[in-house]
Amino acid sequence: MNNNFHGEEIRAASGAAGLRFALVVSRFNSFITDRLLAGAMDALEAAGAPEENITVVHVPGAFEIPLTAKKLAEAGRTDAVIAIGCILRGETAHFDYVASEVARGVQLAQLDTGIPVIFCVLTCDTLEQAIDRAGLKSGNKGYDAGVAAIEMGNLAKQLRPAAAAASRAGKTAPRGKRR
Ligand code: INI
Repeated sequence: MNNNFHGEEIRAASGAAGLRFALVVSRFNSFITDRLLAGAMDALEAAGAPEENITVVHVPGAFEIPLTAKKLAEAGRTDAVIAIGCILRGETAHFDYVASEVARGVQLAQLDTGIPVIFCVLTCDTLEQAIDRAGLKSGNKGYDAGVAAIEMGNLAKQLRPAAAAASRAGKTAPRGKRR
């Protein structure tokens, strides 16, 4: 940021101790999604999220993720949702339909509810590509999703109207007005 900037700059608070998370995990390609889930849990625990603040919900396939993510976000008991799935390209157009609808549905879930829904749905041409992203060559995308959930969960809290107004006035929001 340049030194002449005199406006307001907002960065997310760090740490996960005060945040609640919900993880939606698809069973389809569970060989991959189990590893992504483990990566996400590692990130949350490393940042201090207590286990009692974490809910894990299992769904059959990636197509079922958006509705479940939206219901969890709407329930008002979570600061960030992590959507975990793995869609592998087959011989038909099925991959394209499922992948685009899941991405669109996850985006809609966060826009409709105002709760961040982190997109950790791998869309790969081969199983090898998915394995690389679930803990091998390309790291663990589940861990990255956990880190993103912490940042967005904190940011969403800070940007809630009462919290943002209090921050501008140089004080913290009254407790009762925080969700
Ligand atoms: N679901 C996935 O999560 N990954 C896939 O690769 C996949 N393929 O290839 O078919 C898949 N299909 C199932 C789909 O998500 C739904 O569970 C099913 O259609 C029932 O609604």
